[in-house]
This record gives sequence, C-alpha cells and structure tokens, in this order.
Amino acid sequence: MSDNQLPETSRPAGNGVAPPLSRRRFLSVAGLGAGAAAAGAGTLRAGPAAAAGPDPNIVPVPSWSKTLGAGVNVNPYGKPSKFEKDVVRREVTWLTASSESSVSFTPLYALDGVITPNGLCFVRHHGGEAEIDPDKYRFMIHGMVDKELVFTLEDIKRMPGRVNRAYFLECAANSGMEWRGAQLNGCQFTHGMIHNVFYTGVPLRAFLDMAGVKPKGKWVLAEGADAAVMTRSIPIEKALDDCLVAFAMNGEALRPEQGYPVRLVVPGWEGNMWVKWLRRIKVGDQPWQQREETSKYTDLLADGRSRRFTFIMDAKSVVTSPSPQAPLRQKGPNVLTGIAWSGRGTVKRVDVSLDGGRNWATARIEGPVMPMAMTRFYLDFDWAGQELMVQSRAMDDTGYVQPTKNELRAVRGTNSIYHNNGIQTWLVRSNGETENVEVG
Ligand SMILES: Nc1nc2c(c(=O)[nH]1)N[C@H]1C(S)=C(S)[C@@H](COP(=O)(O)O)O[C@H]1N2
Ligand SMILES: [Mo]
Repeated sequence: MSDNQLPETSRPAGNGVAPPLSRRRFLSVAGLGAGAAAAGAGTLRAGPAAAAGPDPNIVPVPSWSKTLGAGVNVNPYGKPSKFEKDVVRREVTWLTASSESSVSFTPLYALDGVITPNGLCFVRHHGGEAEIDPDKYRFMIHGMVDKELVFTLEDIKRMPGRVNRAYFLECAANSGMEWRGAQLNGCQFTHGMIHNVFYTGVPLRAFLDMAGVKPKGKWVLAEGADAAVMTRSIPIEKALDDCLVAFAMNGEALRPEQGYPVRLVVPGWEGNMWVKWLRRIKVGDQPWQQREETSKYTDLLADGRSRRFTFIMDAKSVVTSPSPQAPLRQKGPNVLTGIAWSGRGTVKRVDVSLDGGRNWATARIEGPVMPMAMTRFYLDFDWAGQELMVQSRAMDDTGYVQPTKNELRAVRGTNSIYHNNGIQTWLVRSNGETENVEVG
C-alpha cells in the first residue's frame, strides 16, 4: 500500500549506532573470556594476557572429558540438548477457550538462521489435530473440471514435477493483540505465529492440469479433513501459479500438527489459507463465502466497511534478540538479530534503530534471501549500558516499506485483528532487561 510508505531513509552523521567493533578489541574479549566469567566480571579488559593468548590453566579439563559419553542410539529420534529444554512452543492460555481451537507460538527469541525446526513450528488449530492413516488418506479434485480425480498419498508421491521450496507461513492474526497498544511481553507472543520451513511437494497446478479446469473455473475451494473442516476460497491464478500440495517439511514427513500427511502451501498469503490435512480442491466460478473469509479474516475499518480477501502478508520484521525473553547480558560487543519477510517477494533491506526510530542503520542480511521466505539480519554493535529503543524496518523488492503502527492505524483504524505489520519497539533498560513498548 503506497499510503503506508515511508520516505527513503536519511542517515544523518552520528546516526546513534556505534561504529563496527575493532577486531583487536574482540580478540581481547575472547582471550580473557574464561577468566572474566569465572570471576563473575562482566566487564571487558584488554591487556598483555590477551596478546599472549589465554593461560591454559585457566580452563581445567572438564568432567565431561573424563568419562565416556552416551552411545549412538540413546535417542533413536534425536532431541535437543537437555540444557535447551526451555526452547519450546508456548501458549497464551487466556486467549482461547480450549486448546483444540487455539494457537501455540514459535520461540523466535531463541532461534537463529532462517529455518524453523519442525518441533518448534507454531501450531494453529480450529478443531484439534486430526490423525490420518496415510494408507486411508485420499485427495480429491472436483467441481468445474473435465475429469474428477482421486489420489492416494502414493499417487501424489508418483506425480512428476516434485519441488523443494522454503516459505514463511504467517497467521494473519500474528501481532493481532498489539493493534491497540503494546501488550504481550516477548517476540514469541507478539510475532511467533510464523514459521519458515522447506516444503517438498507437487505444484497444485499439476493436479488441476490433469483434471482439466473448465473455462468458467475462476476459484478453487480448499478443504481440510479435520473436525474444523477448514475451507477457503483461492483465486485460480494463485492456484495455478505457486501453490504446492506438500507432504514433507524440512526433509521429513509433515508433522501431524502441520497437516500430516498432506497440506496446501500458499506462498506469501495468510496462514489460514494453507489448509492442513488437505481433503479436496473444488473448482468453481466464484468464491464460496466461507466463515473464514466473512466473519473471520476480514478487517473492520473505522467507517464500518470491511477489507475482504486480504490474502497477501505485507513486509514485516522483528528484532528477536534483544527482546523481552532475550535481554542484553553484557556491555560492550553485542549482536542484535532479527527476521524479516514479505509476501510480495524478497526482502531487499532491513534498517535498525536503537533510539526509537530517530536514527537508522542498515542491518547486515545474512544467509539465503528467497522470495516469500524468512530472511535473517544482524547488527553488530557496542552497548555502553544506555537505554535503547530497538526497532527494525523491512523493505521488499517491490519498494514497499514496513509502516509504523501509527501509520497503519491512520489507514486501518483500531478495530482490526489481522494484518498488523507495524514496526515493533523493544525498550532495553540500562540493566539489560527488555520490554514491549510503543512509540508510534
Ligand atoms: N485443516 C485445517 N487447516 C488449517 C487450520 C485448521 O485449523 N485446520 N488452521 C489454519 C490457520 S488459521 C493457520 S495460521 C495455519 C497454521 O499452520 P500451522 O499449524 O502449521 O502453524 O493453518 C491453517 N490451516
Ligand atoms: Mo491463522
């Protein structure tokens, strides 16, 4: 939306962001790290020891080097280290009445890189998790087609043209609790209705081509086999463009909670349309006006009208560390990191502010930059212990710039739940503790 766009970033001299670290300073930190930590000292010292390298006696041989470790098959299916036990999906229990129609959130604050591990992908159900026997699974194409077709899972896996694609899935309600002001204290809760995995599947187009879409066919209805019978209307152009009938995520079978054995992938579009436990695709000449595209997943504007069929997830970003669940622990060198994504294409640039949006520095985008996929950014900075107001602002290759929350409200009002892609602010206090605040 052009009305959300910000002017090209100006970067005045002395932009509030500290200059890059000198390599020498960082080496001195590494050299003294063990001794300083043992003494409980968080401060950085440079000195002769750094130049000579650390004294080997500072680091005694640890106990885990003195006994054999566990054998290769203690975990036939591997698990994270027990020291990572807090890195889990979490719920906000007061949000919904029951866990069968609820949401858990991805622990973004603890993750890095661009791929969400399968066991940490947020889960959104409207009728609980269906358990489908893959041998009994069937997928149907019908409606305005020349030939109605039914596929088994094996049939789907024998289709020519299988592809691998990484895409983010963001629930349209992500950040929905933040429309009227800062509310939830952690990026897990404010932004954790997103995951980014590699899907293996077959383009939906292959199935539609095989069935033969009649000229009147302009929309498809995707339906899930769960108790919610999730149904959404999708324009035929999108169905024929890049939608996937996916059966694997990050190299293994879909997880039950992500739609095992088959889900629909609708790149860049709101998560609600990514029907899990995919049962059928019906071709029709108009949208079906289902519950999820009328009473839900519409945006009530200030004048009483509603935005409808707002499929695309606009460019958005969030700093994942520091954030309320990942406070700053040390003065001196720090690595700020976060994620950015756009349902319209690739992330072109991410700017970071440490002073609530007055001054901006361009962050370092690192790792693969793929269309409609999560992108990782970093800003290496020196922290002197002053209060920070951390923000990030994403730009995509269409020129779209992530708006501030007030710019968004000027256009959409405050009745909305969905499609809140406004700029997030974290207040870092001088003791490093971090909280969710809003500066506009
Ligand atoms: N069959 C079915 N598909 C579904 C849903 C559902 O409840 N049932 N929830 C939808 C919603 S609202 C979202 S945001 C995504 C969530 O996908 P995830 O559980 O893999 O995170 O699935 C969508 N597909
Ligand atoms: Mo959703």
